[in-house]
Amino acid sequence: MKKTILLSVLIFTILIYMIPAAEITLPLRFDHYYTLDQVYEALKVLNETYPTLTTLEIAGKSEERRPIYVMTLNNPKTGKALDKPGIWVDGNIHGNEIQGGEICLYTMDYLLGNYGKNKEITELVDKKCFYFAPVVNPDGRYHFFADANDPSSNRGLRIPVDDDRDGLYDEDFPDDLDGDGNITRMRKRDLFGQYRTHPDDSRLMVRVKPGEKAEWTILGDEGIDNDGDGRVNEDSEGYVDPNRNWGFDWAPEYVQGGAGQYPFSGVGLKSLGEWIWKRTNICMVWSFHNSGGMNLRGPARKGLGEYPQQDVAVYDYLGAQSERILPGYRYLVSWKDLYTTYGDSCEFLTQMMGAYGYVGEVFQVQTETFRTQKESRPRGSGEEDVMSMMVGGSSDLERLRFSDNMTQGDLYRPWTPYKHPTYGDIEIGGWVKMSTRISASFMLIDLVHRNAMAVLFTAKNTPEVSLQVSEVKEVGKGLYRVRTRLSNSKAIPTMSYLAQKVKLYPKDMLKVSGAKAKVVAGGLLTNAYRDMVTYKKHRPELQFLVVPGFGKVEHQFLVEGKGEVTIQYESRHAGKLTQTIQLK
Ligand SMILES: [Ca+2]
Ligand SMILES: [Ca+2]
Ligand SMILES: [Ca+2]
Ligand SMILES: [Ca+2]
Ligand SMILES: [Zn+2]
Repeated sequence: MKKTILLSVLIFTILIYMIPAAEITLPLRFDHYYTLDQVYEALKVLNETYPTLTTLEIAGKSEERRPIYVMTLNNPKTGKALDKPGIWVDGNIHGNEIQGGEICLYTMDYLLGNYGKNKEITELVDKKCFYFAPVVNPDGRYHFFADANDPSSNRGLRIPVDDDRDGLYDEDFPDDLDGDGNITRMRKRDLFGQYRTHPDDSRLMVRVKPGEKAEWTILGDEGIDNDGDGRVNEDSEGYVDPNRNWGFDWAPEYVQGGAGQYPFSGVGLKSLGEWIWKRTNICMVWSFHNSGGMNLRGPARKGLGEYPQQDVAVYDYLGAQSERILPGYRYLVSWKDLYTTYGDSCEFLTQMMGAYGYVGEVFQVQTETFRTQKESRPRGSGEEDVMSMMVGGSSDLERLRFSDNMTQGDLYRPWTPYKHPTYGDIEIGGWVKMSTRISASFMLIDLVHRNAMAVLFTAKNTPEVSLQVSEVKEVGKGLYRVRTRLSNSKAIPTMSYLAQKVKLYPKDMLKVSGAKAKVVAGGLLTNAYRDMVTYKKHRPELQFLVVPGFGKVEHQFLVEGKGEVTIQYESRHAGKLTQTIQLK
């Protein structure tokens, strides 16, 4: 008997391996969402198809030992990755916020697929270096797809946390009682409840006003009391929030729920943080979340103080364009317009790496509209504030009609009777997992493309510096005046003003040297026409500087000697440049 079972298991296993895996081919498709395994597969296909331009690395492993992949996109023929401005793009740090994964995949596929075909993209790929981490929280993405969830559940790291402090860890998750793969809601007929049936659609409920007759009590997420403590769904996965556990401005659990025990207590996050730490060229950052339609810049907390005005000007310039690329999205300041956070990833990259960063809160539920031109309300008419741009900004009735007509009912689960061990006769129904914060799949291509274009606009605006020797003039016997000009044709300076203010790392360097030449004086040329120079006292051959966005820096050197003189420029964010001149 046992042998037969073993044999059938063996045959089954062989059969499984004979079935070809659903193949992922390029260009990638964006008419559906990718499971974690499909994201991994897509990364491998991109890497195998473009072996010269891409490097696929495992930056770390999650709590459940799933790899956190980072794909570097760099053309080695035009220079080393670290010698080019670096653009970091990540997604899906919150397990349920999956679209960032698709945005990363789309952007990679778009850059690689258009390389050598589209002039703008070819130039961009040749000049810059991109780092993509499509799924920062692989356990999160895995469980979001594999397990029953609601649109907002399964955000955290898989570090067990005893949320209700009963000595047991993660002992009472919500349960998929009707087995449809979603955690929806439970309701019970109750004349003393707080809800009545919506007059226009019996699937929805509205809150009763004083004096109105109630029909329903909402019992919360689908589930039972798994541990028999009298409470339902009180201790689910985690909860350590992966976007509150980074090593800058972290605050403990009593200040902010989800903080974790100490910064970088998430093992995958720690490895990823270390990986990032070595990519000193990162100057632009996008971290994708859902939802609301916002591009948020820091500071994440008021107490950190506003960024220097010159940085704000850069953010404003890029942010205004992102609003045009993403109609309906708003460029906002995270602590002021949304809420305060401690220890989030974007602030880490801004404050510890000196990058300019945006958090992209993608998808607006309001875009799931179902109305005629006449029924449309003008934008910004009253009720539309920032919090309503988050979940639930659109009327449920309209969304339900959108679901009925645009997805043939896929987004909403009709109420069905269920016998609950605690509550007795109840009904289960409501919005499914792949709704509310996640666009209907037919709208995904528009979302990923527009967000990718917002990334590319900022990528194009990372510093591009050119070095010119504007003058070599003999001013005395064997004494030469050498003037240099470093100019930046893009919006982002070679070092953020925040990084300068806190002296995060050394500024850019300009070095003049020659075997038979000596720099006797050198400094910042403040007015070329009036010959005004701020000379540097010691080691004049070495100048420290920052090239502003859309700006220039000029230097003047007095060089004694003859022969070849080399002028070298070196910047963390703008690469390396060299010019040679002859003194004669
Ligand atoms: Ca517990
Ligand atoms: Ca827990
Ligand atoms: Ca269910
Ligand atoms: Ca319980
Ligand atoms: Zn998020």
